[in-house]
Amino acid sequence: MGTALVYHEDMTATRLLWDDPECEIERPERLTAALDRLRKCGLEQRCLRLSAREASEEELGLVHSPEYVSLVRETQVLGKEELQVLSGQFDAIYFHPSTFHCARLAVGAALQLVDAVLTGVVQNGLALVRPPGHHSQRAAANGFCVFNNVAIAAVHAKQKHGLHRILIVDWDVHHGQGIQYLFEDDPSILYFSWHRYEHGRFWPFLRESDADAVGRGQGLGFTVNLPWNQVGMGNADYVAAFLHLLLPLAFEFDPELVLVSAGFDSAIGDPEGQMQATPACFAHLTQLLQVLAGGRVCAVLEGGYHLESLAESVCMTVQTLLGDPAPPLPGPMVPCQSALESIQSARAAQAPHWRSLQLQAVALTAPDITLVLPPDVTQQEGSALNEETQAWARPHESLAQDEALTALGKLLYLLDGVLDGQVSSGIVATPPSAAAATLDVAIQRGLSHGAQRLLCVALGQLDWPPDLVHDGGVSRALRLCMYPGRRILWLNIRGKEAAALSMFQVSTPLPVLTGGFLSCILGLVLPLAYSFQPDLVLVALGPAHGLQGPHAALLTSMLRGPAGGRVLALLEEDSTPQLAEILARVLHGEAPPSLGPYSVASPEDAQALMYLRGQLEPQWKMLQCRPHLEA
Ligand code: Q9C
Ligand code: ZN
Repeated sequence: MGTALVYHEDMTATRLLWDDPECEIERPERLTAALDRLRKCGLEQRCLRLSAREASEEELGLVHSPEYVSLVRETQVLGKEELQVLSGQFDAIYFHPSTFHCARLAVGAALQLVDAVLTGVVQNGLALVRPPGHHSQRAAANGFCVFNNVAIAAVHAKQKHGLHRILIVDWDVHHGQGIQYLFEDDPSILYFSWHRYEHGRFWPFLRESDADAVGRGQGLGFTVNLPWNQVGMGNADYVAAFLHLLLPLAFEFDPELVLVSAGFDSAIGDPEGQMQATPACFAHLTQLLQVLAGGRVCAVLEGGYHLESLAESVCMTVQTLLGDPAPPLPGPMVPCQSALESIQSARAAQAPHWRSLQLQAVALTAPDITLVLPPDVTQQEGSALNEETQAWARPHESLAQDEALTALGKLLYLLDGVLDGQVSSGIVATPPSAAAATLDVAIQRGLSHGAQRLLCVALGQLDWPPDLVHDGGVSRALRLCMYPGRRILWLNIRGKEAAALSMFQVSTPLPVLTGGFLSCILGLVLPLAYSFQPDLVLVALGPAHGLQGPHAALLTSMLRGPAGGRVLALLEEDSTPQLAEILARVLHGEAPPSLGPYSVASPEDAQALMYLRGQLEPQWKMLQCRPHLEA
C-alpha cells in the first residue's frame, strides 16, 4: 500500500540569527542531509512524495491557546533584536521571521501524513519537518519546538477520523514533556517516551520525566516514561525496552494508529544524546511498531543533530516503512545494568495499570515442570561434526514419496536462495508425514551451506530431530547443538510441557489466550532470537500446530527482525490457502492482522513462561528485564 514522505523545502528557512551555543545545532542542514541521503539510497523515489501544506490556525488551536498562536504569528514582522529578546523568554528557543510559516508547515505535514494513512492512500509514512514539536506546550515554545506537531496530529486523528486509541512512541532522546502535559489525563492517547535523564541532571531537568509519572485521573497508566540514567545506551537496551515494556502495553492498548515522535538524537554520534544505538536499530524499532495498528505508522521528525547519523537513521526508518527487512544488529545483544534498572522501575510503576505486566503476580506456586539437564557434552571432540552431518544425510523413509521429495527440492532451492542472498525469505508446503524429516534436512543443509547460527521455531508435533534423540546416551542432535559452535537454537512451541533440555533446546506449551501468546513471543521467542542473532530462521508449523492465522502471522512477521529478514516458513500442504497467503504477505513486509481484544495469559501459561525465562536468562541476556542483584 505504500509509504508517504511529506516534506516542503520552505522548512529549511528558519535558522538561528545570533550566537547561541545551545540552539545552533538545530539548523537547516538537518533536513537537507536527510533528504539527500534518501535520494542517494533510492528511497525517496520509492515513496509517495507529498508536499506539506500549512496547518490552519484552527488546527493549531487543537492544542495551543489563541494567545500563544498570536504571539508566534506576530514574530513574522519582528526584527532580529526583538526576536532575540522574545526567544529569551523561553527555554532553548530561537525565533526567525520564517518561524511561523515553517512551524505551520511542520504541523501541516504531520496532518497530511495522518490523513493519507487514515484514508488508505498509504500504509505508513514519514514527515520530515522543522521545527520539531514534542517539547512545545499549550502556551509555550520549548527546546527548539514551536507547535506540537505530533500532539496536534493525534487530536486531529481523533476529531476528524473518529479514532479512539492512539499510541505515541517518542524515541527522541529528550523527554517530550509537551506531549505528556497535553495528554496527561487522556486515556485515549498512550504516550511512551524514553529519554536521557541521569537522575534528573539532564535537560529539561524535570521530576515528571521519571518512571513514576504515569498520568493522572482517567489517564493513569497512559503516560509511560523510561528515563535512562546513564549515557551510552545501545541497540540491546533499546530493543529490550520495546520487548519488555512498550510492546506488552501497546498490544494490550490495541491502538488504531501509531504516531512516532521520531527524534534521532538517540542515535550514536549525537552530541545531545551521547547514546550508542546504531542507525540500524531504528529499522528494528520501526519493524517492531509495524505489527501494531494494522501497520498504520506515522513517523514525524523531532531531534537529531549529528547529520551523518541522522541521515542514516532516517534512511533505515523509511526503508523499513517500505517493507524491507531490517539489517542485522552488530555486536553482542546484552542490555546494560543501568538500562535494566530503568526498565524494571518503569515496569513496576506501570504494573498496577496493565494486566500484561501483572503476569508474575499470578504464578506464585512452584511449577509442576521438570528441567531435563543435558549431559555435559561441551568437552567433546569437535571433529564429530562432519560425521554427524553425514549421518543426518541418511535417506529419511518419510521422504521417499514423490510429493515429499518435490517439497524437499523446493525447500533446498529456497534455502540456498536465502543463504546466497538472492531472495530474503520463502514458504514451503510439505506433506504432513514428511514435516519432521524435511525440517531435519533443512537444518542440516542450512548449516552446511553457510548459516552460522540457525534458529528453528517449531510449532506442533515436531520433535527435535526425532530419530536422533535416542542414540546411545548422548544424542547426536544435542551434541551438534551444544558443540562445536553452538549453531542451532531449537524452540518447540507445541502444547505439552515447559522444558529447557539445554540452553539450545527449549520447549514451551502453546498458549491459547492472546495474552499468553503475546507474552510468549515478546518475553521468550524474540529475546531468545535477538540474543542468539541467527542468520537464518526456520518457522515450522508442524502437525497439530493449533495456531490461528493472525497468531502465526505475528510470530513469523516478528521473527524477520533478528535474522535480517531471512526466514523460511514450512507449513503443511493441507493448511488453508489463507494461512499460506497471510504468511507470504508478512514475509513480504506487510503488517500482520490485528489479534483483536487483549485477553490475559492463563496462570499456567504465565508460570511456564516464568519458569523458562528463569532457566534461560543466564545465557540469553535479552530475556532479562531486571538487573542482577549484586551482593
Ligand atoms: N546539553 C529536541 O531534540 N538543550 N530538542 C539541551 C543540554 C535543549 C532538544 C542542553 C535541547 C532541545 C527536539
Ligand atoms: Zn531531542
